[in-house]
Amino acid sequence: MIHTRQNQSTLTKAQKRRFTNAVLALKKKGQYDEFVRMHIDFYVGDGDGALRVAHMTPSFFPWHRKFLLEFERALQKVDSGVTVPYWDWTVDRTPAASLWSEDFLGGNGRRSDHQVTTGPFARRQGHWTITEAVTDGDFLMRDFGRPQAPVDLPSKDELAWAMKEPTYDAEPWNSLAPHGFRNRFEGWPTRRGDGTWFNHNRVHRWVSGHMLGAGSVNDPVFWLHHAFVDLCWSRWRQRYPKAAPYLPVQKPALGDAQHDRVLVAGDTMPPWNTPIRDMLDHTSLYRYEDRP
Ligand SMILES: [Cu+2]
Repeated sequence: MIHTRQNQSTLTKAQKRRFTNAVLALKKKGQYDEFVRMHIDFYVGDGDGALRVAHMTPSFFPWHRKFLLEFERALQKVDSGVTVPYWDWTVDRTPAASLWSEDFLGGNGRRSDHQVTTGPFARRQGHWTITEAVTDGDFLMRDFGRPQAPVDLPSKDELAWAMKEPTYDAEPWNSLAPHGFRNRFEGWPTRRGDGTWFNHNRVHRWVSGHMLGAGSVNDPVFWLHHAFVDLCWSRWRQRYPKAAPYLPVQKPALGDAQHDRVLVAGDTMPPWNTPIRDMLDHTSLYRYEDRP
């Protein structure tokens, strides 16, 4: 059945509770941490000299689409009425947003150790022990806006700057691609310094704490952030129906540094064996209630 993903700001109290309860149930079964592990295992960067399927690569969007879908299916086995909500960070952009309230994802980390102390994922509730990518402690950490090196959430203008790119991706198909929707949206820095992270990456930096690195899935807001990433990709495709939905069309030539390091549409994405082509259109799987 085709299910619908909603804007998190429109969820009822009961819907929020069902979502967080299903997330907690997966955590209890150990399944949640398998998703954390998977994201860590596929965190391959430009410098690693290996195939990149999830980040710094054209398949950033389809890989995360499949990843969210698998997670959503796991949630639905717990509660068939649950879907992954999306967080439009161009609208709900302060620590006071209802997203961060006690009855949903809980709020910012405390100053001393960035430990989240409110909501269902607070350590004192006893249901959310970090077991993968453990750094300072086994508790969830956030540090909104990183006061010591301040960063804002991406603005509407910044998102529009990525959305107006009519080409899906560009050579050299990594974090240095000078134009193309994928890299402008994924948002790698073009210079050193925090002011130069964009859109998707900038959100990870704003939430900070666990959201900063490969273990970002430890923070359940990861899913709401990436659902909006997925929605923006869907909007981009509607906006440019004549554009190639995925690039590169051909594998970079033998001798090209990117040969064997990026995937084309007919390739399958590990670990699922799902062809990228199958993830380019989500409308037979789920829809978005696309209102701000
Ligand atoms: Cu991300």
